[in-house]
Amino acid sequence: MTPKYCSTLLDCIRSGLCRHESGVGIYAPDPGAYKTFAEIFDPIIESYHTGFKHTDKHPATCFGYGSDFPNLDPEQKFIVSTRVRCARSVEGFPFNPCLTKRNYKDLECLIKKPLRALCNEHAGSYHTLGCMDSDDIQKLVDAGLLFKGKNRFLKSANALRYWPTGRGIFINKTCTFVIWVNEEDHIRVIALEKGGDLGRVYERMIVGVESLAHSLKFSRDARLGNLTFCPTNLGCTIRASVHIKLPLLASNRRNFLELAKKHHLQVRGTLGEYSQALGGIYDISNKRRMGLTEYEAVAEMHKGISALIEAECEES
Ligand code: ADP
Ligand code: DAR
Ligand code: MG
Repeated sequence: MTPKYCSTLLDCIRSGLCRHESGVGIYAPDPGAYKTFAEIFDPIIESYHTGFKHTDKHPATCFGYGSDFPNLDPEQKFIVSTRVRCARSVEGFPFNPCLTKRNYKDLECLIKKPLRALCNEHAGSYHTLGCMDSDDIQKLVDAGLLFKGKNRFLKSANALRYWPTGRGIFINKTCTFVIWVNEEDHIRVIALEKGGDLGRVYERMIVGVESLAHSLKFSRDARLGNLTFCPTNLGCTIRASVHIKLPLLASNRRNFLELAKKHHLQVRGTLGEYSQALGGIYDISNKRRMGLTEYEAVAEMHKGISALIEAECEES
């Protein structure tokens, strides 16, 4: 039974009221807000996830097999690195604006426990943000492994309260698997590596999230799928991205963005959303996360990135 929280409409739209450059400008302060304020959330969900109608139901979890996805760039001409992430929320807890300081601490303890069981290539160590050296934090942020604190959108959504209490990062020995605790979502499971081997990165993420699923009960809605703080991450919650250089294609920004949109891809800057491309490196990923299984979302990204690389080759 999802506990009732006293979220208000203002709690949902506060960020969009403060940050007019927002894309959607709305977050769910607790899982129940998606039903309480369905009239405002459903049209936004339908628009962002390209046609996931209020009568549609998100499919059951289906990861499939990473081995179905060949290396996107075996000759290493275009792709700098590949990353696949998903989000999970722990059942029984609200989202950031309604979390108490105690909640943050309890969530971190709950999530930390199963991390100790991670083994083989996933084995690593957990670091609570409040006990980390600032230089170490900066090194991990610069490497794209740790979230940047003080995100202006999360701040305006009351998602940075009690910072850094309850926030932390699990990182494996080879820095190819990380878990973020209580950044934007309760849990982000992230696999990444240099190059374009999407299948291997995706498999690494699957093992990680399935390992957590043995110990934790996640917030999931029969219609919306996995529940997350931001409606853009609902459903399968997968964002599969490449850091990629496409100099010829990107030289005509309008055509570049149009081709990306045609393949349901989203273009971000090198340091993630709201950033610019540095050295011509773009973060390009699947945009849709609802109405597709995990496998289908990754397949959509694989097909789209392959098409962009093909178009780049045709330009040369
Ligand atoms: P998310 O939706 O996963 O939170 P963000 O846009 O907030 O993504 O970016 C989070 C971090 O992930 C940023 O530091 C960004 O540079 C990094 N990142 C995204 N895609 C890749 C990639 N393919 N390779 C390396 N780092 C990446
Ligand atoms: N501030 C929100 C974010 C949209 C999607 N990105 C997330 N959830 N990190 C906006 O409307 O821009
Ligand atoms: Mg982010």
